Amino acid sequence: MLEENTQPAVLPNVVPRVTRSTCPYCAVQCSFDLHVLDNKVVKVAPTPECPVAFGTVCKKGLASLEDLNSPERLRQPLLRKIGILEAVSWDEALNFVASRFLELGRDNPHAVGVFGGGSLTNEKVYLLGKFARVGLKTKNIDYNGRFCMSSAATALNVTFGLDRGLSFPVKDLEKADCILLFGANIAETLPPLMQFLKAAKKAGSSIYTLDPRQTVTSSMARKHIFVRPGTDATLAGGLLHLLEKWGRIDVAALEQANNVADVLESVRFLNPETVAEVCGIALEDLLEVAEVYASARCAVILSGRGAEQHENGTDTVQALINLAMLAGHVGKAGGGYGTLTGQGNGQGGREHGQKADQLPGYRSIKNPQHRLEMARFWGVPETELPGAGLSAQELLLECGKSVRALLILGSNPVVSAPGSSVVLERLRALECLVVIDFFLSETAELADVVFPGSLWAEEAGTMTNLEGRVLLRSQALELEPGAFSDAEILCQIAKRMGRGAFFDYPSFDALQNEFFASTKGGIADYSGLSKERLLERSLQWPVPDSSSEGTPYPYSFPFPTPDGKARLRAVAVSLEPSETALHFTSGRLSGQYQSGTQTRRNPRLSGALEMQIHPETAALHGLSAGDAVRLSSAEGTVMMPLVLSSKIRPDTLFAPFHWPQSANVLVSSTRLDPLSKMPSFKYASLTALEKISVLPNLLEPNAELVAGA
Ligand SMILES: Nc1nc2c(c(=O)[nH]1)N[C@H]1C(S)=C(S)[C@@H](COP(=O)(O)OP(=O)(O)OC[C@H]3O[C@@H](n4cnc5c(=O)[nH]c(N)nc54)[C@H](O)[C@@H]3O)O[C@H]1N2
Ligand SMILES: Nc1nc2c(c(=O)[nH]1)N[C@H]1C(S)=C(S)[C@@H](COP(=O)(O)OP(=O)(O)OC[C@H]3O[C@@H](n4cnc5c(=O)[nH]c(N)nc54)[C@H](O)[C@@H]3O)O[C@H]1N2
Ligand code: SF4
Ligand SMILES: [Mo]
Repeated sequence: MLEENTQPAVLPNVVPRVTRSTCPYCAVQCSFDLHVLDNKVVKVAPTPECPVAFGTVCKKGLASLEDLNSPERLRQPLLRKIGILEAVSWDEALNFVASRFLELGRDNPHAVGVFGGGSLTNEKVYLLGKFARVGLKTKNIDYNGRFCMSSAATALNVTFGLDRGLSFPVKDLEKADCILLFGANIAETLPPLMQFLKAAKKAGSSIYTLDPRQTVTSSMARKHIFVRPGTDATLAGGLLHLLEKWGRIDVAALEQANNVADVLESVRFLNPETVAEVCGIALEDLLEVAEVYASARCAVILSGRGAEQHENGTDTVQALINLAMLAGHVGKAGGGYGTLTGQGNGQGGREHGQKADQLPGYRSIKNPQHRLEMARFWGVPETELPGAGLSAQELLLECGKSVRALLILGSNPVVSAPGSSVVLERLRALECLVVIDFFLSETAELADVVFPGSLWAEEAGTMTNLEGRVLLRSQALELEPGAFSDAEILCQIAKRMGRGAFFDYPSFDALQNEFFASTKGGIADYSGLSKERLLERSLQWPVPDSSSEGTPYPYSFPFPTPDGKARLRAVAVSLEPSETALHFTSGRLSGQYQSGTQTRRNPRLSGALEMQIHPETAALHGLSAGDAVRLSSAEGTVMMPLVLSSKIRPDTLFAPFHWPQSANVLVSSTRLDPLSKMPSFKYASLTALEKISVLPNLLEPNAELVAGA
């Protein structure tokens, strides 16, 4: 998976300027040196000084150069006139948006919504939250992390009073002698982490991958467990049942957690035979994983989106935490439970105020003290701060109803939100859709106004990676004369809406310093950070003052809960055998990223839109490799070519979601986890699978989706 750097050497007689940056893609946040000549990046060079990946990168990182130099890069604002997006001046576009937002939000400020993303720098996340609450005075702001990390974040917050995805630096994974990977395909999604799994394995660690598909990651495993989609909570409960039965519950952990009796009672009826049957795995495998896990000195459970993106996602993560805690591994370097954050700033993006119920520093918008602190900080009356708003999918479903205008920065929900047909219909029903993006994404194509957003190398900022490490990006490229950065676009709109006094930043540093200061006293406290410190080295939060060296290990007893104990919670799991014959699940390919806006345009990256199916299942349905099929769920119908693979459960089909008209046509638009509002991306039951003779052009952007089954 890891790539050699094969980029051409720069001509010897010209010396490029070198700027340290981080990758625009995933949550590893590999450090890069960008070599710049004439305001063009000519080389992306990984550096061994990278504190996370130590100089390794993946093919997406190296290919990111193409984004920067892409001819499809948007350079001028676009405004829809008589149905067509036309290039207009910045003034015209900004004035139009400000006047529409004023008009549509006049009687009800919550009619204007904001949708953010986990690829944005911390400074933009902070500014977007302030823009919504102070600029627009709307409660309706949420972001794509709701689709990504929300179930794990909810369970971590409830249990430990703290949500930092990993409780240790990633290199500590080498210390674990048992690693359980629940629905995480690291080799394709976070490739540099494989070096730590490799080192752990070399040192004798037993690694298990639990996934309905055998993936590249499974090559590292002692055994791959083909778990049935959606049954991870049952499996975790079954493992805890065995630990208790064998007298392997950690005695110290009993003193460090609440509700232990309830939790143990709740798994008492999970007998191993039934659990194995429900999860679709062999009883011996369940017993083996339990035995190896119970005997480990330092064991870690890591979950990815496979286990988390379900209607019971929070319960599933809770079941994994219950297990890790009662086995006595929480608090160990390289042990316990961790969620593998996905987006570049998926961690910082969920801390600083773009969540519907959140204020900067991981404060709660429902907490009177937190409200007061932020109202004072921003210089607005506390009573003017709105309350909690709608969660991401609820916000999208409300578009064209109570939500009349929406500003999107850092997401492409036409492709990535569940229930594509419904989402498309809702976005079309808006009276004003504004998208800030550097490419004309499928969502931008629907907009009334598109602002050309800034590419990562064109702005400075901080990113917080999957281990809570805050990394500095320095600005490598200048914006074109007259253009505004993402942050400036927001400030310009606020100014034109008469709220300029709150958005007057003489420089980027002023915004950055305000952001750091705003987190003081919050759980995610960055107030001890400064650009100068971060130029020296990265630090893991909390960093509460300038003498703090950061906090590599934040989860140790006593936890930041009212009584210092972990708040475990009994989780209800169903032992009903699955009635569905064909399960559908979705995920990622190594060569594509997210909704594909960036990577589908990149000539150096590839990956095919295909439905993975087991040969036996294909044969049962009279299908062969390469056949085009029509698949239906209760939500919709999609057409795709088939790829046969014996590395998937026979009762499961898998497709990537990187294209329009792919996975999300099938995923339910309304089935959300009640606790976190996470959609059921990793589970839909299929109602029809049939061969078709002709495949329509799937890559045609916004070709009409086939609605309803
Ligand atoms: N190449 C690439 N890398 C990426 C991204 C990308 O789009 N492309 N996106 C980034 C982001 S935002 C994220 S969140 C991460 C995601 O990283 P991962 O979580 O590793 O990615 P996924 O492919 O969504 O899901 C992982 C695995 O879950 C399995 N799975 C499906 N259903 C179930 C289930 O019910 N139970 C279990 N146990 N497993 C199941 C799938 O078969 C898949 O192999 O990747 C990040 N890195
Ligand atoms: N079926 C299914 N659906 C899924 C998932 C799944 O596993 N299965 N995974 C879910 C997950 S985990 C995630 S994270 C979401 C992600 O899905 P999206 O929220 O759609 O994320 P991206 O594709 O990264 O979209 C980011 C958009 O913003 C632009 N952009 C990126 N950075 C910036 C920036 O700094 N400034 C500006 N102006 N624009 C920027 C990009 O060009 C792109 O168009 O998808 C979710 N959807
Ligand atoms: S996509 Fe992730 S792993 Fe690949 S280079 Fe970028 S940060 Fe590193
Ligand atoms: Mo994600």
